[in-house]
Amino acid sequence: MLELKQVWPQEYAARYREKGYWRGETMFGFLEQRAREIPDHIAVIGGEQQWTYAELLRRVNESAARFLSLGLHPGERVVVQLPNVPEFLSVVFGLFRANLIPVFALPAHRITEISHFVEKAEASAYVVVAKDGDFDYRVLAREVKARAAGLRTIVVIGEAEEFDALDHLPQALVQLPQPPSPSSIAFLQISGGSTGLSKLIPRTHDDYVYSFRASADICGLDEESVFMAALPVAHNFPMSSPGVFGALYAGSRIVMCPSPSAETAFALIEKHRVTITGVVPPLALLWMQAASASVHDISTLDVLLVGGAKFTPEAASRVRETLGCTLQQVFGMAEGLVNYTRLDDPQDIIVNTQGRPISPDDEVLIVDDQGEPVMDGEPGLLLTRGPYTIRGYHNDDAANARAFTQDGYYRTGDIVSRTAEGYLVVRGRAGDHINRAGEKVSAEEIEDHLLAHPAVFDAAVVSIPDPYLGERSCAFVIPRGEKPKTAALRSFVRGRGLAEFKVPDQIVFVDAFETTAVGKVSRKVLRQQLRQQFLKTIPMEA
Ligand code: AMP
Ligand code: DBH
Repeated sequence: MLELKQVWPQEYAARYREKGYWRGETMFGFLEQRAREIPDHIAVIGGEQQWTYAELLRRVNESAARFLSLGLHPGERVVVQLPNVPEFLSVVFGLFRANLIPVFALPAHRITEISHFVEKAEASAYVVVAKDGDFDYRVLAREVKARAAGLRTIVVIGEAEEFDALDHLPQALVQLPQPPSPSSIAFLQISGGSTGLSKLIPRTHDDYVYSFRASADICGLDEESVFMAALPVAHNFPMSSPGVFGALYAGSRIVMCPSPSAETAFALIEKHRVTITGVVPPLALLWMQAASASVHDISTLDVLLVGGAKFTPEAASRVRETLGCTLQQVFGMAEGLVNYTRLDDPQDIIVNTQGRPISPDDEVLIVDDQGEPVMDGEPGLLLTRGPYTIRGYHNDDAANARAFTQDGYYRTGDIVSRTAEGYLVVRGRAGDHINRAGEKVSAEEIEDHLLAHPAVFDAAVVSIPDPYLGERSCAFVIPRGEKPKTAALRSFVRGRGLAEFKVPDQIVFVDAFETTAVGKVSRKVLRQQLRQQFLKTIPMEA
């Protein structure tokens, strides 16, 4: 097994400790402490279940013992694919307690993504829920098992069929391991995959605890707060900005929301007196639209975090009047850097910027194509390093060479400008991914799937502005021989076993790609050209 590591140069690590960012807390350690301090507080509510902090801790210890009873050893990797259920917490903290390393897959991921995670992480186990809505994860688990030789165990929450049911595993007689080093890797988070398949992001206890501890503070969480996880909780935003982890750190109550539709979310806000939650911009638009006609009382909501994709100032300016709460914009990434507008910022900043970094030691560089810093107000490429921004991906030398500078800055790929007050405004991005309602889709990855179709000669995938999704994906396809049907091509891509959000929203057949006089153009230029042509000829609502 490849070693997991995340190393900051000595002098940086020393500074981050000295300044109190890294306090030697661990993922399990903080939860145990909270359970000791406020055992009878409610920690999490989901469906019919409601667990206090003491109950959560008991279940965490139980699942740790159960995972170890399977013969898993500390340091082994476990792909976790669970929806928004309380068991997400007992499983994930159970893995932390057992010094096993969760790899966070999203519920939407399918065979292609899961096999990739299993392979890249060299995972020995895979944890799923039996069913979520209509989807049967045991069917997916069978496919994954058939494809991934190294995978030894599949653990199911609920009816396990031929797999191991977590609840039925023995938990006696297992010696739980000593606490891990706070500078060791706690888990692997997933990048949105701007080029090709998602990369694995190793995060340490020290750095991640800092990011959500500070986030909880910036978002005003305390023991009175009720945080609702509306987005899939495995994603970095609802996990840590401030997310369920920040909520537990602050001793707040968590409500697991099974679906972010306004109907479901508003009912839960009313029922559990939710005070804070987070959504992506398209959901914020839907919620604003639904609010006036809703029968539910959502007046307990104090703060709505919006992030994952750009929230337009026009929409941002309507949050307070429509939903009756404070907007907090958040611009973050699973690789690290997270920016927030502050709750007491003037309305102008809340509406028009994506916030400023969490930490005084977040270093932000905004540079032109030559790497020279640009002036405040001018757009440039955002580079960053700091106490919770990674210095490298796991098991991916090529990506590391591209994504990090010699002196350790992460190239975010985002184009931003900085205001005089130090707030960032997202202006666009350099990379070729589609930010589809906050889900990142790599153009390259989808092109590769299209090219596997016998009737596709060539394909280029681009992002097109979309009034609902923010951006949608459009595939330009040169057919080979007879033109395939759009629906058939989309179902071909789906049939390759991909998350549904990656299936092209639109397919346009063309005879050829217009190449410039120089001959062969780069994919990047080609995608740009196609996008421009498309926007010129077809109205945005097409
Ligand atoms: P990932 O690396 O997959 O975690 O995705 C992070 C990316 O999402 C960032 O680099 C941005 O491109 C995008 N993003 C996140 N939040 C915002 C926001 N508030 N406004 C615009 N883009 C955002
Ligand atoms: O989009 C993201 O990845 C994101 C958005 C907001 C994120 O990782 C975060 C906050 O932590």
